[in-house]
Amino acid sequence: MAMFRKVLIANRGEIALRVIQACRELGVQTVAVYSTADRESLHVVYADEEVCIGPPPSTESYLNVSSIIAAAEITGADAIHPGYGFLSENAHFAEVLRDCRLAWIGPPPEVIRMMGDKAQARETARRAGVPVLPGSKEPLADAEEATRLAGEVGYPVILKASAGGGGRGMRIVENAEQLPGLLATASEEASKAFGDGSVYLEKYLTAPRHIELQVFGDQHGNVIHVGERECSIQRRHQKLIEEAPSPALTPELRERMGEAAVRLCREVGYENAGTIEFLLDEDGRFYFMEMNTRIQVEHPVTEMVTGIDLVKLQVQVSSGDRLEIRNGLKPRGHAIECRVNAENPDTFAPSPGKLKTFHLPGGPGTRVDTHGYEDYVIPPYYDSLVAKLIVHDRSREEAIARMSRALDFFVVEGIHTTIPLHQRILRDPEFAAGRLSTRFMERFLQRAKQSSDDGGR
Ligand code: MV4
Repeated sequence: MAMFRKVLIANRGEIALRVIQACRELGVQTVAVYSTADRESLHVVYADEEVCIGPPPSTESYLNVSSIIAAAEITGADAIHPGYGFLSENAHFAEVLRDCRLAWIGPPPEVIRMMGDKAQARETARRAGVPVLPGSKEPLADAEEATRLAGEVGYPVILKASAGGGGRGMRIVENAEQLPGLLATASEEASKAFGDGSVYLEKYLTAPRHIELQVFGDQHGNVIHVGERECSIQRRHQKLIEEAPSPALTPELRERMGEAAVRLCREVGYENAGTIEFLLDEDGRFYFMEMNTRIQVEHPVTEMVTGIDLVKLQVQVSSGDRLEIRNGLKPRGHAIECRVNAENPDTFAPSPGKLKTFHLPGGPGTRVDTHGYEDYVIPPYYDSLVAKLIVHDRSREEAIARMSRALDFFVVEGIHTTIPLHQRILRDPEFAAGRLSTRFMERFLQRAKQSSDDGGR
C-alpha cells in the first residue's frame, strides 16, 4: 500500500506537534483540528491545514466524532492519528472511520474493545500463558463470591473496575470485614463513571514496580517488542518520571517479559504501537496488569535508547509497511523523562496562565517535546502537561546528572511548574540508588515533610 497523502491529527498540545513532525519527515501533509481555546496553539501553526472543531470543552471539540470526521472529509485527509487520551482508545471511533474509508493509525477496533475490558484482558493474558496475579476469571457476581475468592488468594486484595484502567475505580481491601462495603462502593463508582458496574478482584502487591513493554505489530503478522520503561514514579496515577531501561531488569528478565508481551500481542492479532503494563515484585516475578492500545506520553525514552522513531513507525505500518526491526534490541545507554506540568509543585494544584518566560534547555542528549512558547497562554480546559524533558546519556548516573543540569537551564516564569519537584526527586538517595516502587512518591513526600518539620524546630 502507498504512504498516506494527508493525515489529520485528532489531538492538541505536544503530541499533536510530535505527529506533525513525524508526518513532515515522511512527506505527508497534515491537518490540525482545534477548539476555540487553541487558536494560538503551535499545532495549528505547523500543520499544513487547520479546521476549528468546536468550543473549549473537549466533549464538544476533541471528543466530537462527527466534527472530526467532517474535518477529515472537507480537507480530503486519508488517515487519522489520535495521539494519546481523547479518542485514542475509543473502539467506536475507530470503527466509524473504517466505514468512512478513513485509515485509523492504531490497532483494530476489536482489539481496542477487548483490551478496554480489563477483566477480559486479564483472562486473555492468562490464556496466552502470560502470568497474572491470583484472582477472578470473570467479573464478581456478588459479595459472597468475592469473599470466597479473597479468602483463597489471601489479603490484601484489590478490586478493579472492568471498564476502568489507569487506576480509576480501584479499592484495596485489607480484610474480609471491609470487603462487602468496598465492593458496593467500587461497583457504584464504576457504574457512575463508566456505565458498567462490573468489578474483578486480584491479590494486591503492596510495593511493586510498574514496568511496561513497548510493543509493535504490522499488518503482516509481525510483532516485536522494543524494550521496557520503568514508570514507578507516579502520584495519583499520574506518572511524573519515566526511564529506560529499568534499573531492575537483567537481560534475561527483559527477554522473558518481552516474550510474554509478544505472545499476548500475537494471540490477539495486535497491530501498531501498544504497551503492556506489568507489575514486578521484589523477587523478580512479573504479572500482567493491563494493555494500553495507543502511543504513550513516555514513548520518547524508548526512542532515545533504541533510535526508533515510534510515531513515524505508526504511520508507516498503518500504510502497510512491514516491520524491519528485529526482536530483542539491546537498549543503548539510559534515558529519563520528566513531565513538566503547569502545577504547583507543593500542592499539585493546576496553574494555567501565560508563559512570561520560556527558555528551553539544549545541548548533548537533551530533548524537549513541548507546544509551549514565550507569551503562550496555557488554557485551563485540558491536561496540565507543558513539556516533556528527555535526556539520554551512557549510564543512569550520567543521565541523572544531565537531567539535573537540563532542569536548571529550563526557565519558566508566569506559572508554577513541577520543575522544582523534579530537582528534589533527582537529589533523593533512594532515586539515585534506583530503589523504585509504586509507593515511591508517597514515601518521598513523607520524607520531605519529615525533614521540613525537623528543620522548622
Ligand atoms: C495493582 C497494584 C498492586 N497489585 N494491582 C494502578 C493503575 C492500574 N493500571 C492498576 N494499578 C495497580 N494495580 C495489584 N494486583 C498496584 C497498582 C498501582 C498503584 C496502586 C495504588 C497506588 C499507586 C499505584 C501506582 C501504580 C500501580
